[in-house]
Amino acid sequence: MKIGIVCYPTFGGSGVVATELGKALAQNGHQVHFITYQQPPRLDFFNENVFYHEVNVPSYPLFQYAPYESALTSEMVNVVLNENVDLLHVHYAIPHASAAYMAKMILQSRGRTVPIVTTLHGTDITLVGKDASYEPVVTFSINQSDGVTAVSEDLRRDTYKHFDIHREIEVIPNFIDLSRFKRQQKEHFKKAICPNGEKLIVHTSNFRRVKRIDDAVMVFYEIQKNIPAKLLLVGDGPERARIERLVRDLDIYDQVRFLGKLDAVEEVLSVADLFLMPSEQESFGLAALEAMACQVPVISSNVGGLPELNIQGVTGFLSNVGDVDDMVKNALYVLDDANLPTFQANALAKAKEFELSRILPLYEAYYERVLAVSNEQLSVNS
Ligand code: GMT
Repeated sequence: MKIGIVCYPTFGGSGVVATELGKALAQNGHQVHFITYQQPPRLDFFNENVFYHEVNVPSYPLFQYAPYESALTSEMVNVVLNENVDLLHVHYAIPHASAAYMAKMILQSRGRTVPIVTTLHGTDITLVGKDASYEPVVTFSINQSDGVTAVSEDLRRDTYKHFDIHREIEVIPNFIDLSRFKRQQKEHFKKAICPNGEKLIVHTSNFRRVKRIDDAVMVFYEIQKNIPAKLLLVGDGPERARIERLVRDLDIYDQVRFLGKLDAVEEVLSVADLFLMPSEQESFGLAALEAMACQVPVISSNVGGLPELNIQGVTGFLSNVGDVDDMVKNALYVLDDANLPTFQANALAKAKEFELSRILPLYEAYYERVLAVSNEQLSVNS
């Protein structure tokens, strides 16, 4: 099959899911055409089945906001026509699903049919999408997609709750490549960061408000009052400066390291003892799955799709959003040497349920179904 994948070229979240999915599809013999405004970070290799098409958005003095959606639409039309793409799979509804609908209409006017699959990732529904500025477009483009998937049961429920959707949404959870995300021997690294056997706590995110990184810092602040510990913060984003100030104000700067955007996050996770995800909202929590695959238990908030991944008292613990005290209590319990090995083993066992080899066939089967329905409609109409 020839598949066009549209996504954000980001370090985490939907961009990573889309890139890893495309890579796996290519390895399975499909031809994959990525359409993005920048080369995705994890697309830095050669594979004969992988193609990259950059969306070029020409500027003009009249444009206060460059019309990215129009440029993306045109690129989708061109790629489908030039590369003979069978199906377009867009990740994150805004503005990819509406651009895809427009591309489909343009292609139809030129006698070419291409079905669209939209994958909802989270904030496109729970945070940004339901805002009145976007809601009508998001509702319309979800209803008009030929296939719609959500990355968790909770996100599917939220989509029906917040939008007037009258179509099926398939849940296909995010996945993990266990050959890459596994606990590696990185003892020298651990020794360098924790020379006195401190426990190592890790948080990774895009440093947006929704991640509540202050809570992660406050949880760590309380942990280190009880046991020797260090905190690694991986990622970058708008909250970085504020969080750095908080760490200085708490006078724990020596115990906290900001590592920035890291590609080889599995190396850091390999030496971690605990992962913190105190988010306000999290439709799935891919970063937590990456940690679990590296045998790192998770202390998270009890929101969105997190209870589908982090199992209370098994792979870690979940607390109400902002309940730092409960998170600290649970963290200290997990970090106790008598408990840690069990949580580590459970985290890996749960992560295995999301192994790439289990989830990839779900996408392939879904594409087949969407294509079959599209072809059927075509033969009825002709
Ligand atoms: O919030 C982010 O981390 C970015 C965002 C994205 O789309 O890039 O993440 C969302 O999609 C991820 C991949 O499906 C999920 O693992 C995240 O839980 C989800 N983020 C939120 O719901 C806040």
